[in-house]
Amino acid sequence: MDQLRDVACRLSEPGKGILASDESTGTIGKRLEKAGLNNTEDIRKAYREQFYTAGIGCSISGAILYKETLYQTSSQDVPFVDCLTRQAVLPGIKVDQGLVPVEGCEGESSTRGLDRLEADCKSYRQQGARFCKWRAALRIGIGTPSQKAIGINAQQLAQYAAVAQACDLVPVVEPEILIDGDHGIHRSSAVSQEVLQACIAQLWRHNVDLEATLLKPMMVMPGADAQSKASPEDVSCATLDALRRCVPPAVPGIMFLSGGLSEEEATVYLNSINKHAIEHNARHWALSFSFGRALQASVLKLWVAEREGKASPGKAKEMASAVAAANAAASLGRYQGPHPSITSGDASLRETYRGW
Ligand code: 5MM
Repeated sequence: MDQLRDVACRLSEPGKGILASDESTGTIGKRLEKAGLNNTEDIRKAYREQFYTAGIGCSISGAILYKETLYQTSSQDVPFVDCLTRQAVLPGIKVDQGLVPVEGCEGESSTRGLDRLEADCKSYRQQGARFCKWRAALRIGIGTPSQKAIGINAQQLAQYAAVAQACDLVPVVEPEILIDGDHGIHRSSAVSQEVLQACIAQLWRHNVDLEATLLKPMMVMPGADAQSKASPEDVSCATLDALRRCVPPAVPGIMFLSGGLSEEEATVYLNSINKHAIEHNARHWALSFSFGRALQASVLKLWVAEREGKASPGKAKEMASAVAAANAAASLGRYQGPHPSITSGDASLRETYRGW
């Protein structure tokens, strides 16, 4: 267990965060196709190579891969796992098998993959993975999330975490609360607290070592269609209140997902959370990122431009490293802007990403 705790500490090292590049083939396909690219294995591999060989080790502590990627090699024939470990980036792996409907709970989901989890974890560990991730998704709406969905998802997350630790992988526990909806920040806060409490209670019940576990929640904020928007200060207060009330300081790192925020919004909110936590002496955990879209959107645009001869070679990698560095600064409350992304201020981004 000491080694697992050490890995969890390394992942939550101050001033670093996690790159979530574990989109399933269907999800990455939607993003590639929107960018005008075919969803082939070669294209997925070439795109992901932009991140794994970008020299991101000073801002990124770990990268979550999809199973296909864990076994791929770069164009220089270096296994991606080695590309990462050479930069001191720990390789991680998505181990859930996606969402399925919950019987009797319309529009709600649980996550599948527990049946083959142990065997998968063992082979991923052998292949070099040091941590893993399981995502549950909960939706705020009329009557949702239901007690049943909260309960099932919390239990699955804890069962997963227990198996992962038994297989020598640090579990990242991701109870995502989707940004979709017109709810206000108070509703989001109440739901977040209920979900976090349920998850922590189940982790206890399943004897999961909290010191060797990372949490990947959504920041507390209004729904994307809410009438009144929240300021970064509102988001940081509500997020820290929820965490302080529900998550023991034994958990070394809270690695937020970006959940459909623009690249700039995600960085600004993360920075505000850290500034607020420092000012109020409330940094009980590392407060960092495990962003997918908010680390990738500009890189994808530039990579497409490179392929079309409209941007010079290497620009996509430069962007990967610059956006990671902006978020690394935000994880210390030291981000100052301007944001390096090329999607900043793009109001259509949220629409584009909704439901991806
Ligand atoms: C919610 O998505 C997770 C975090 O990414 P964002 O920062 O973009 O919200 C992400 O790790 C997600 O779990 C993976 O992309 C896998 O998603 P799918 O839907 O393909 O299983």
